[in-house]
Amino acid sequence: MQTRVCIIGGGPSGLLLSQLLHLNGIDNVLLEKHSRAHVLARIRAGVIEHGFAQLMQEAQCGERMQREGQVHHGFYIAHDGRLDRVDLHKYSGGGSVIVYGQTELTRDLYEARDRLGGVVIHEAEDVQLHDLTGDRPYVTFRQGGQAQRVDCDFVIGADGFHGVSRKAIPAGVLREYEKIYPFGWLGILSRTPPVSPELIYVKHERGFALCSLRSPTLSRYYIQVPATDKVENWSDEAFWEELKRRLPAEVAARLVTGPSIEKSIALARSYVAEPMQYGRLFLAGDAAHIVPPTGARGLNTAASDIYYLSRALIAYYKQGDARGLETYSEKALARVWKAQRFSWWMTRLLHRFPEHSPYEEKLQAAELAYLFSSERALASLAENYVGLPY
Ligand code: RFL
Ligand code: PHB
Repeated sequence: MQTRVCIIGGGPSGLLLSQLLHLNGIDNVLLEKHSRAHVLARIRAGVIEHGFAQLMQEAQCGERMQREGQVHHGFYIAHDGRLDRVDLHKYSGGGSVIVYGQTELTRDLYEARDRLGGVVIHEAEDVQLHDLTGDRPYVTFRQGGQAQRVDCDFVIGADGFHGVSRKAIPAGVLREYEKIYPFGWLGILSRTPPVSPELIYVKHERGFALCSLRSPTLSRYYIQVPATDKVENWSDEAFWEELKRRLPAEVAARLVTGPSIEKSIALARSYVAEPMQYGRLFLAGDAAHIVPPTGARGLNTAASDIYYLSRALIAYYKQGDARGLETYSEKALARVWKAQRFSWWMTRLLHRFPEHSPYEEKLQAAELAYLFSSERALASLAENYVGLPY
């Protein structure tokens, strides 16, 4: 097979790039390890920045998000017996976020690829990258036992944190920065009315909790659990009991519980790989960096990578201008590190850290007290939460 751009990974990053390139007449092939049903069964992000929503419009797949996504102008933080609201609209100068599930967004992207007749190869096994520092890189894989090869100009590694692309960069070139937290988030999706029309982030002595939602009839809740915990240890009843103990009494009293549709644990980790380019390989999204979910930055940062990368590839093919590709890693990383800082800050603000001394617990309480006493501190939180400019 011959193409211009071979994209590895059919998550939001890979699909969005594939669609944007196709719309600009740039031939590409996308290789995904799993089936479409498997990819669409994953429940992940729920909070979308407007910059990302605009990119979805540009990619001709933002129509349903615009129709069904809910615009949120604020969220709550429960702490120390109080329920304080962060007014995103007021403190970010008119900003907001859109609550729309990653599952739905991925479905929209797949449907858009189908409409244009994009080449998306599912269940591509044993994907391997070759000759990345030469002029004609290629990718090999197996499909239904058959060996296949894609010759291309560029390879895009959009295959998530556990993918193969990043591992193709030699150890002497790749620099890795990492922080592993001693906890994860146990999440439940349930067909119940959300307890609050706006998200509630909860700091509690038993651990962090989050009340989120997907629609007026679909709720998403999380509780902090030790990194060593297993989802099998948690019945639905045990989850709801623990969630209620962490919520403010008036919120717990109106919580509607029900059977879980999905239940999983996501470990909290901060990670960045530098550089995001190696020869003709470009990394994007979770393949290059991940954050703990607290600040809702992961998917949004993947989208900003795709913004820079799509523009760079379009300028290269349309104007023969390679500058965007040459500066991609530097540009993307500048925004990536700001998202890292914000996610780390919000994670540290709201979770229980088993290793913390009473002194550090006091500092955490003081940080929250300061936040809600300072319009400037709230403005900094709001500006980051709605998304920094591209
Ligand atoms: P993905 O979504 O992991 O997709 C990568 C795809 O690559 C495939 N793949 C391979 N394909 C071919 N060959 C291989 N060898 C391959 N290895 C892997 C995989 O099957 C997969 O389909 O990465 P992408 O596209 O970069 O997207 C990143 C986002 O998924 C991620 O950042 C977010 O989900 C993070 N995240 C959140 N981000 C937000 O911006 N806002 C949120 O509210 C938010 N909430 C969350 C989150 C992540 C969570 N979990 C489970 C980690 C909440 C949770 C619980
Ligand atoms: C979600 O709804 O899944 C969600 C919302 C906000 C976050 C993380 C996850 O910070």
